[in-house]
Amino acid sequence: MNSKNRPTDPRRRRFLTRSLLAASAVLLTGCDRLTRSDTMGRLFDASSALTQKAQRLLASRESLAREYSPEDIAPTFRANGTTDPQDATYRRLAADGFRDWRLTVDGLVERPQRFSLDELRSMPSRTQITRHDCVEGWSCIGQWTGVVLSDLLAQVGVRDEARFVVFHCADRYRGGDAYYESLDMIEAYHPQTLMAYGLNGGNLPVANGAPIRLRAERQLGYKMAKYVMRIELVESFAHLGRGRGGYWEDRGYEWWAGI
Ligand SMILES: Nc1nc2c(c(=O)[nH]1)N[C@H]1C(S)=C(S)[C@@H](COP(=O)(O)O)O[C@H]1N2
Ligand SMILES: [Mo]
Repeated sequence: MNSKNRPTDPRRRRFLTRSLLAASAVLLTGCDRLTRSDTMGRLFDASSALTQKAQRLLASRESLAREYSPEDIAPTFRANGTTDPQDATYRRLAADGFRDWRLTVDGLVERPQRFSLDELRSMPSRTQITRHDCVEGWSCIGQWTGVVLSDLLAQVGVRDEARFVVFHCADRYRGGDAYYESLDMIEAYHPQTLMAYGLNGGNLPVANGAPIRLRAERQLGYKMAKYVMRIELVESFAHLGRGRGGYWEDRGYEWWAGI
């Protein structure tokens, strides 16, 4: 029997899961600075394929990121990275309230499609209050509303060869290369993974990624692509950017950013 199929004693698994969560949980509210031990510990922990395997063994595919209560929401959600894309196409779309904006979903799918914002808003939605952790040492709690990514993927029909979901963004970080990110299929199908169009009950502001941004709540902030224009299903991301699966990964960050 290989290790993937070996059953784990459920009591032991619960104990391990609880210890893992206790080790990584910092119960902060609103927007806070994380302490050095919170971020550094988790950053170094998060930096290996071994950690990915360990997290996957201990926490099930569907284990949920912690959800908070309305009182915990920060008065304003901090913005980071690109906060006002300068690209001409984006600016034209934003000037018109994103009326002509379309989300392309293509690559290894049965039925490539383009979705308007209204179409996304008319699909079943999920709202969740979660904490965003940035590697730069801050965290912030906000309420996100959006389409569950797995519902969107079901509409286009993912082909068997697909191994990653790539998010192509409208912005070029500091005017340089285009921002992009990727998730594997387990994170993509996770019930809290959203294409969010709402923040704290209103429309997603431009600073936070309008008209839609990814929320992948078990991952660090840099994974959560803002200004998403296109979702592409791929077998490999070797041909994109510098081949490491994301803008920051191409510059040395770890592809697996589980928290
Ligand atoms: N397109 C795009 N997505 C992005 C970034 C960016 O610069 N461009 N920055 C990332 C980083 S490092 C973080 S912490 C979060 C910040 O999200 P916020 O602006 O809503 O706080 O977005 C992530 N997604
Ligand atoms: Mo970040």
